[in-house]
Amino acid sequence: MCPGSYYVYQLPLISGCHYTYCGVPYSWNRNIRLVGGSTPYEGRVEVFYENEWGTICNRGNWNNLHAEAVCETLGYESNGSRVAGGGSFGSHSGVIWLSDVDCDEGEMSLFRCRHSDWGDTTGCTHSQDAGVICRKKSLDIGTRVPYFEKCHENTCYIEDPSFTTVQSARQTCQSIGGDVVLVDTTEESTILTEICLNSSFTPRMLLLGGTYNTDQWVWFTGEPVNPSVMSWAVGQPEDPSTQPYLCIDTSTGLWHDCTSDLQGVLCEIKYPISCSELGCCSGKNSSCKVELRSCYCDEHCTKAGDCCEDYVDTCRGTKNVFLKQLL
Ligand SMILES: [Ca+2]
Ligand SMILES: [Ca+2]
Repeated sequence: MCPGSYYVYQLPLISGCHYTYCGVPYSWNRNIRLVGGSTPYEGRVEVFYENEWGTICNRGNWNNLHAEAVCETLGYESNGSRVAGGGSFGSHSGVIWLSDVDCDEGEMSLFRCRHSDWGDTTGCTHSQDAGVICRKKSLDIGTRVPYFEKCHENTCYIEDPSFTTVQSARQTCQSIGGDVVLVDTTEESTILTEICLNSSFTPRMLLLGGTYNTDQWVWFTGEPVNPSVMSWAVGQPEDPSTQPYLCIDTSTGLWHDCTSDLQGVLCEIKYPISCSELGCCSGKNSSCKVELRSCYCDEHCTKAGDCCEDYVDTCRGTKNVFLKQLL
């Protein structure tokens, strides 16, 4: 069983096996945190924007629906969560990023709620800093599955299977603080292929941020896709006029032209610190989570509690990855 506030997670593998591991409460959106509480499950809500943490002004209709959205975003129990009085978890001295937040019932991400423009919080003071009290999830083996996520230097790639239309894919990625993957360089193209080949997730076709426009592939920014970054699978592209989207096959890491009948989108999020700055090790099973300020370093962790996540492959019965928390 897992120590302290850790949960038991199961992560399915292709073969029908799964990883079981103790994990910190998993939030796929690390651009939000709770500060100043007496447990990790409560505190002043801070959001990360333009490389800076800032608070949310509780002006407007800040009620338990908003607490639920915050707790859900963080991966905590949202049911029964509630708001705390303004400023009750101490004051932040920095920027107040948002105000007049307005969430619908059952919202899974605070970032999908309506709100003021970022920084447009004139009239708010830190005595109105919004706080929430979430509930810890039970320690039972759950079905909550982390999204595919892999980081390289200061960029993390995250699979989000939740979008329903190609049009909403970009919005989905933006709601977690990033955007759909845009491959800038041949190095990034190679990294994406390696990430797919090293992942243990169910093969699927994921949307990249490119579409076919008349006679060329363009990114959502309007920039043409540089042919040197294209990494087509054999026989692809087949027919961009009927398969007008750019996709990556996660089983090979190679590109396809594809239709809108997709299973997910690959988002890209940049963080202001790199793995090398964190001093991560470079062993075979090592990787880095810049957004957690942490590294996976199997040679560094020796016992449960040293590490945030101890993976156990149920087929091989071996612990093979540890997460070393650096903060
Ligand atoms: Ca990129
Ligand atoms: Ca195709």
